[in-house]
Amino acid sequence: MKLLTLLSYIQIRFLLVLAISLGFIWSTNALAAGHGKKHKVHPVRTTPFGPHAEMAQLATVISQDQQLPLPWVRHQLSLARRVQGLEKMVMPPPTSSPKNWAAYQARFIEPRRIDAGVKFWQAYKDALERAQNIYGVPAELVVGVMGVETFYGQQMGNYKVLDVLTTLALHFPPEHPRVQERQAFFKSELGYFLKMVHAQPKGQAAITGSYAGAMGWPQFMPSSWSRFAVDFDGDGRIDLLKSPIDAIGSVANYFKAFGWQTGMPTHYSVQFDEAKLDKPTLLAPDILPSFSAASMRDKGVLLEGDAQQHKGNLALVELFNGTDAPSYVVGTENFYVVTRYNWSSYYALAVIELGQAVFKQIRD
Ligand SMILES: [Ca+2]
Repeated sequence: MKLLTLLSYIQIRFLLVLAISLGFIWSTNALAAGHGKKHKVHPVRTTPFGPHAEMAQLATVISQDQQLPLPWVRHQLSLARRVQGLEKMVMPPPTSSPKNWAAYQARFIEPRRIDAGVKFWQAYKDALERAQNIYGVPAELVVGVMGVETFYGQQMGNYKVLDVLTTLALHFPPEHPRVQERQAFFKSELGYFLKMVHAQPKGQAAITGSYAGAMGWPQFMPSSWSRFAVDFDGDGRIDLLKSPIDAIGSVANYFKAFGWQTGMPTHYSVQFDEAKLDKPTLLAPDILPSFSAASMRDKGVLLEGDAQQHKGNLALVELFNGTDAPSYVVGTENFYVVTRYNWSSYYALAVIELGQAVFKQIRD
């Protein structure tokens, strides 16, 4: 199964998203993009790295791993500058902050973003349809991703990717609970990034992105770019920054690679039979679909209509609403696939609901 062969990649992606147990942080990009009206682009402050023993080591490792000429890698790293304030930004959120689906929903499924989504859909209708035909991934999902990630290309991040990846590779905050994994991840991403730069015409080292190095309309990390990005406008090169069409094909290809099943819904609404409800068992596997429809019913989950005949496993997804009662949906294997883009059920549902809201406008 593709999903299984991609497990190590999934873990890497998981590291990227960091922090979250389900959903507190969006992908880096969505976090930056998510503030709607309040979005402000802060000037990025950098300082020189100065003499740095570890940088020389890093250059050697990257040169070997990515098969790049060592003097060239050294030169690229010598151009990098240390980004101030990044250490704080990559720390996990305080556990005292309650997750709040209602707040995320209000932030992402709102009129301005929906309007921008409608314009995006109209502008790239052909590419969206072509992606749907080739990869089996519905246009509304691709449209949802692009809206949550970058507000349809409006907020792609203003950090130099070379600077942020080098900073996080060399100065990841030691107090982070998973500092070793995370630092290794950013070293690896820096390697992928330099590989990409090396293969591109000059000037690519100036690429900007999120504070964690995610790039372009779909906010792909360099390793995702390398593995899943496609040239979908047929100009012979992959450009996720300037070609929304390449971005559309790449997002659809990403979901297909992670096991998207054409025609399967992402989730169902749910009610409970309180007398039979076995929530601890249902919530134990988290968002990993682990129960058949019949097994769910036995544990007190009341599904409606088609959901009762759903083939394949399901997961009970719990979304906290701050101090209010949580929301619940039943996620399918396709819901799980959406969370491969960002390990968060909150993220997945926001993407899905934004896509649906845009689709509703297009249809009506
Ligand atoms: Ca292209």
